[in-house]
Amino acid sequence: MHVRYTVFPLLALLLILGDDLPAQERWSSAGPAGHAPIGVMGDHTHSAGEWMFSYMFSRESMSGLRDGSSSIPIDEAWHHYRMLPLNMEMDMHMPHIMYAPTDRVTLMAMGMWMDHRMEVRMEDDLMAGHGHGHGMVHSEHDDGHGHGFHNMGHSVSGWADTELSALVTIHDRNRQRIHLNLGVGIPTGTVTARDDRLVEEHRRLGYPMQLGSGSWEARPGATFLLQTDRVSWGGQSMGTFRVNENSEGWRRGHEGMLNGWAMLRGSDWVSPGLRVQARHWGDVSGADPALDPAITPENDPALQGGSRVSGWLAANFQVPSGPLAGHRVALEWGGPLFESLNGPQISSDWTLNAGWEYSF
Ligand SMILES: [Cu+2]
Repeated sequence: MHVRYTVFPLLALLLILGDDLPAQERWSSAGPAGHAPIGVMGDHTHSAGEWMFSYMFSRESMSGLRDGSSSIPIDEAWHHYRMLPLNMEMDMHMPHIMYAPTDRVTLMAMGMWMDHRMEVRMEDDLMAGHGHGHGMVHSEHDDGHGHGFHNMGHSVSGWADTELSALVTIHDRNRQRIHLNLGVGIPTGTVTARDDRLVEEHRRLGYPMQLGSGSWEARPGATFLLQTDRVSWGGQSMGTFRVNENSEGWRRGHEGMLNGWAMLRGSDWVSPGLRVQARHWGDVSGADPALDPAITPENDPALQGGSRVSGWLAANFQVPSGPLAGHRVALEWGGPLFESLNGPQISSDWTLNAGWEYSF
């Protein structure tokens, strides 16, 4: 864990030192440093007539509970709840298409297929068929109040929300470029996922397990790019605003995200880089009447928001020539440097992003 705190500043210092800035050229997306680390969306534009197809796999691993910036032991939180998350894995498969009708405008469509897996500690009484002699539940423990509990896994998979966006370049000179990210989120993901093994009145799964927001979303943003001989720098701010309350009577909180990155130039096949991301997301407003907040913090609209600053190590690869020219492969790994959650809420450990891109 502590390796992060020394590696990131050292690499950042290295990038800053060997740098100078000759002007009078245009910013270029060519080469492996021409794209941001793979986890940044809408970082680059294309020239007129160009297409790009890409696929990204992402896995986020989470465990432990946090309230504010401090972690809380599960046995302490267990005094207040009947079900608590122990760990969670979120996998995402994201196909993504870009097309530029003109040099100024690039259009983008992204789909997301997600798989959420969560392990919870749960009171035996929440299990359907409990007490009817079905033998489904074998208590491993007793919480001291006469309630047995055990561990159980939930999983939900399917398409999450879809994004359509337009990237519009508004400034492009002296190797600096600014484009606007004008995106719309389409509510294609479910907000009614459930687990039928639970007792009937508690089958609906909590807010973090639902794949979608159920709301139309405005996703405005702006991206700033700057290139020197040694480094491609980038910064992006992005918001997600949920426009309407969804069919179940709630709305995810608004989100703001800032990204800053640096990719080392100089090689025509590989570029190592760094990224820092800050993200803040609000609580749920309204509430799903099928979710009882007394059972688990996952069901509580007021315990969904938080802030996180994460650091990332990235590497972009490109095939410069030959029959595979135009193919890129990229990897990125990161985790929280700082995290504050409206908790008890499950805490993030690390995220791995891996992707393939092909443009022609
Ligand atoms: Cu692209």
